Amino acid sequence: MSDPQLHPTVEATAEEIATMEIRGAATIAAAAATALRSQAIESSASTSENFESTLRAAARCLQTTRPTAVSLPNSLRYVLRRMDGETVGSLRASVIKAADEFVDRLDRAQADLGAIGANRLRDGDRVMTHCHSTDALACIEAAVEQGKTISAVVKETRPRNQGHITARELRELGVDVTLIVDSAARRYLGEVDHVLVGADSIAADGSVINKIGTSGLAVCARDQGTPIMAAAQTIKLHPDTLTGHTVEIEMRDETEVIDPETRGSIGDLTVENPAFDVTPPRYIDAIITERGQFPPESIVTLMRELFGEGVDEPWEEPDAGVAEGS
Ligand code: RI2
Repeated sequence: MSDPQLHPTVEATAEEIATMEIRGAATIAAAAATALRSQAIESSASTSENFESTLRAAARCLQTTRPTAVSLPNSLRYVLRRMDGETVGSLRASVIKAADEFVDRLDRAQADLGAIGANRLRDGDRVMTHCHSTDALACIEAAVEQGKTISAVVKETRPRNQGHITARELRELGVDVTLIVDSAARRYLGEVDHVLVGADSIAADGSVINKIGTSGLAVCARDQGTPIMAAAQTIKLHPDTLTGHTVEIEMRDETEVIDPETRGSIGDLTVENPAFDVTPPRYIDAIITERGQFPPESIVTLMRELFGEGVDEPWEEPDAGVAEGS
């Protein structure tokens, strides 16, 4: 049932993130900040307390949609932390300003990251991609803009086939594309100069949490001696992992893997559909951020600089967890 306090845009955005009509960690982050902006503009709250509480409720609605990409809570945190003012009008203005600023920073971060990633690509290089990552594509786009000729082997990336989006966008850049099924990756690894992937979250130990299949690809790439780079804006750094938390891996619906009719015809079986996996730092050569490229083991230094030792959850109500009457 819909929450009468929430603006329809918030609930629609949450639904689109959950169903992956809006997908990709950076795109999800931008959509969430924009939804908070809509909530702020349309809120009918008459008191500042009510306005703040409604914004927190909107953030909770968005935050619970997908658990793995930390860009989502990081985006909500960015906006809510800057919600400030004595009146509804000033609170509204602060949220609009923060959301606009956040989206603008995302765009600039991706462009800066792309320029850094492009430095690793030489004229004539062939790159293997997995899934669809706007951060990874920004590196190829910048290389192409520098006048380098880049070609790509694109994994289709079951079960959602985001590789098709990558193939289309690379073709639009004029990149020569060979599309392969996921299980053909090892056969082609000897022909490529880099494996280039994105990330949904980066842990403090330098592990890369990305689309399922990344870790197997990375192990094969290491075996083959093919360098693997992960393109990830700092919005992908997972602050909770600084204090020992692990990143939850999203399990998605089995119908993405097999249609109900085929499943029924096979008989009794279990179907599992993990959306992401964890690639340990020893299989990654470089993490490319807008702040420079890092060996994975040193990313923790950047995380401490950005987050200190941890972060709060500003979408929780201030008195949440306090028993009534206590
Ligand atoms: P950008 C995607 O997840 C992929 O795992 C991709 O590597 C990652 O988000 C980062 O994407 P999904 O939303 O932020 O398709 O680089 O499950 O666009």
